[in-house]
Amino acid sequence: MSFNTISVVGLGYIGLPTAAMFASKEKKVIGVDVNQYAVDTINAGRIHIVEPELDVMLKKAVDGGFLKATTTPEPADAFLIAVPTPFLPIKDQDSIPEPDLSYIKSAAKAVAKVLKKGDLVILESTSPVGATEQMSAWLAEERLDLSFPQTHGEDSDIRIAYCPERVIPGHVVRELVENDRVIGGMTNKCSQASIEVYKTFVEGDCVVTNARTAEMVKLTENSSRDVSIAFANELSIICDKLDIDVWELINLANLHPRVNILQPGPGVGGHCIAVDPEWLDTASKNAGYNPEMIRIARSMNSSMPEYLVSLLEANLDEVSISLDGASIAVLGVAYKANVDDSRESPFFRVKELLLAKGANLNIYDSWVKSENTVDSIQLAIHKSQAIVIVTDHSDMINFLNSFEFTSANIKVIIDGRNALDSKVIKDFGILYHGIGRK
Ligand code: SAJ
Repeated sequence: MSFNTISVVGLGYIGLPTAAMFASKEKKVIGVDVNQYAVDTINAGRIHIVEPELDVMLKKAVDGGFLKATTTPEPADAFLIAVPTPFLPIKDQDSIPEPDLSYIKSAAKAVAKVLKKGDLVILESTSPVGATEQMSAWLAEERLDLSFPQTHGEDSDIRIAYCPERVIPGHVVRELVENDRVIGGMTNKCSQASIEVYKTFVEGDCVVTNARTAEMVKLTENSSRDVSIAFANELSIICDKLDIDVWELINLANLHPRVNILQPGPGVGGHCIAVDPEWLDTASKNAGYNPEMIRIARSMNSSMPEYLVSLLEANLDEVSISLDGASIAVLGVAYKANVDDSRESPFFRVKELLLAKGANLNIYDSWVKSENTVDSIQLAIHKSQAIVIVTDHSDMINFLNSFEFTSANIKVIIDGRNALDSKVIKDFGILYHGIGRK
């Protein structure tokens, strides 16, 4: 079976670069998204998300006639589904977060209408264990005339696989090609068909396993990072208490051949590391085991916004300023530096806590404008008595590191990202406190 026409369903941070990558290899690509604005923007050769190199790649693909976008699926040989898997609304605070598979379900039901014998359907969305089997069942419900792996094994008309994306925002185009791929076919033929499709552009290894294990691999990768970040965050609090510079400590410890401690910060955001451990936790609880370590790491990272605000309150106290009624510049809304994505960003908890304590906020982010209350970083500084850095976008940090603070009324800076040159800040007579560093 050759896969000449490939359809990517869901044209977000993963789907759009993946579609453009296939098109760059002169595959005929049909991108599908329910968002009409996204579809129109793409068909105009432009991008609706920010990702380095993607704009040029996409324009070339659309101008070359290799990629078109639409809101409804059209026939193709392979379908890659990269739609969101958010949380279901939390019923009450004791209920465990459940994954919302409705986007996968509606994508599957839409694709089912155009499926034909020999087609391949790959799920890429980060999903709880068992989601691929569930998707295949939804497809089979829609197409009683076709057979699927869960009933016909290797003889099925349709091939089904789970192949998790692993790319990091900011380096997606490079990592799509370089990263090894986990191929989780529901049967071996499903895996082989998936390898044929990914080998269109993947130069990394394509490693075969089954769908459930592949789903678990994805959750495991991101949960392991969440646990590692939690250790770094806890270290930063310990170092604060012991008056040790956590950054120097981590750099020294990481000289050990088998030690690789990550970076402490204001908390873990994004649609992945802050979410996937919940799927693992839920799956495990539903299977009768209560995973404590994953839980503790999640709550450690979720507690960092509180810690950041407590540092601000304590330092303001030292300069006889009460947080209640104080004007605070909150710099950074995005969940990390140099991306335009604020999903699950620690910013939202920081904002909530500061408002609850009666502070007046001057919010500025150079990449995500949706929460901004001022038009420039200068205004945020000039209207404030203290600064809290939540996101270390390069442009904002370069500005702060060369800013003449004598012209401002800033008394305290809380550096949630260890991004500023603390010595320079202190020379302006400003009280500086970073995560794990004074
Ligand atoms: N963070 C820290 N300290 C660190 C590293 C990250 O506090 O040392 C914070 C970041 O500021 C951010 C969050 O963690 O708020 C996550 O950022 P990230 O850069 O670690 O990861 P993501 O969410 O951008 O991308 C992750 C990646 N997963 C892994 O590295 C295991 C990426 O490869 C995945 O494809 C992506 O999740 C995904 O889509 O699942």
